[in-house]
Amino acid sequence: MKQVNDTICAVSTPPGVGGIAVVRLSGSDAFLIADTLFKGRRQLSQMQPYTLAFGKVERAGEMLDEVVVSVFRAPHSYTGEDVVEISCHGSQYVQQTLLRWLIDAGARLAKAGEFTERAFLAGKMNLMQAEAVADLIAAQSSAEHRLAVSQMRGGVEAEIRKLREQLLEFTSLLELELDFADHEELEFADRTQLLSLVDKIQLKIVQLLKTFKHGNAIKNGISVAILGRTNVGKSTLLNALVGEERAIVSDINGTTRDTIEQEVTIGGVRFRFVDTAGIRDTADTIEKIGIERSFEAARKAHIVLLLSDAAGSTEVADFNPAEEQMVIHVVNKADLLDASAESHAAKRSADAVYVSAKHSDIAELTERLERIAAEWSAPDVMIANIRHYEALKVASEALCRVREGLTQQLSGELVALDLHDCLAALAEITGEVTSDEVLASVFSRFCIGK
Ligand SMILES: Nc1nc2c(ncn2[C@@H]2O[C@H](COP(=O)(O)OP(=O)(O)OP(=O)(O)O)[C@@H](O)[C@H]2O)c(=O)[nH]1
Ligand SMILES: [Mg+2]
Repeated sequence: MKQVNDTICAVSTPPGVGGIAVVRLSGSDAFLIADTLFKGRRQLSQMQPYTLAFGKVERAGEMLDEVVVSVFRAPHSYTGEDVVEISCHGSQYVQQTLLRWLIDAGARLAKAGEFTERAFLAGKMNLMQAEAVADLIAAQSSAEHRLAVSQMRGGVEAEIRKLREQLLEFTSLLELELDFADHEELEFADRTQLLSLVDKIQLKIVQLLKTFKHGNAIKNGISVAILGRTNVGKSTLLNALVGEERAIVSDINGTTRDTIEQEVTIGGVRFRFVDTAGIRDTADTIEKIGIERSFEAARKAHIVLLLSDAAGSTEVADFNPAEEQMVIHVVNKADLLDASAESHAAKRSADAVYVSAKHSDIAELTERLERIAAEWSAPDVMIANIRHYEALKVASEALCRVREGLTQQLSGELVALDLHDCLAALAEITGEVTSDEVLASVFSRFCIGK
């Protein structure tokens, strides 16, 4: 494990001008360093923890700002170290100068996520909880927020820890047998029981793996490509969905040349809609490139809205969805359908959604998307992070080998090896066992100052 002892500092509020900015300092010299600049009624090192002090930041007679400082004493702080948070006025100049003065006084500029990394190393939180902090900061919708909060509370972590503990017990029994290798007849670990435990755990892991598709879509936003022939009203639909004139609309075929992306929150879930160039045969080189991009956007999307025009041809663009993709047939320009209820009903295709984008009459579609949002974000325990997913896959593969070994009555030694692979993969998720590379990749995703 890494040794941490220097004192780090960073601006924790977003870059730019604001009413107030917070500069944070953490480490064994946090009070000492801050005291060289802070002039208040008493020294920060003399203050009671969890109290505030008002004072000035001064250096060599130069007054920089009036500030409020909060003091947290180790180990009862976010990082587990002595922490000082200086709330100054949100001028870029003040923030940068304060930071420079702190560095001159012996602090070091923090790396991205370094405060949280220290919290993890001090045992304040496990790795999944640390990742949840980054997810919470990035959350843009209520579903993303709920996912982050649930991970912060340790929902998935508890599941994984439970699986790991059960396996650990068996592994130690197997290893005990190895200590008595001279007595081949000795079997502490009941093979039938182990087999049924392996199956039980595998089932649980497979269930968790299955939640990843939707969990990850919720975390990053559900991508929805709007695909169809030219002039069916794709750009009009995008505009209706986002509630503003985002894309150019015209009655000229081939108006949209490039993909246009816009995010909208529906049913508490972030959707990323992509308007695309209409599909048609064309000799125009630029338009051809645009159409290729349309298909690419559709291939990458979780959901494809295949748009057709109620008034014109019902022909939809020629697109073969991947197995895991959801395709919704949307018929636009429903306002042009014959108004008489009878023929309307006759013309309606059962599985299609009818909208009139031009008149913002898209309730059928938004209701369908709301249902998807509710369904995809429903499970209490979901895997949303690719790192967790990859590690769970490794655990699952190792368990397959354990199962094979048991059914082929391989020696306890070989089975124990695969069990260890599985245990290591599970421990990597929660961060019980971890490498510097894993930590670096987890914390580099954070912003500086957290
Ligand atoms: N009557 C009616 N017209 C519509 C509706 N939606 C779009 N239109 C019209 O259809 C024409 C084409 O609309 P666009 O949104 O530009 O169509 P598009 O599919 O983006 O076309 P390309 O970008 O060329 O592929 C415009 O004249 C729109 O006003 C609708 O619901 N009802
Ligand atoms: Mg268009």
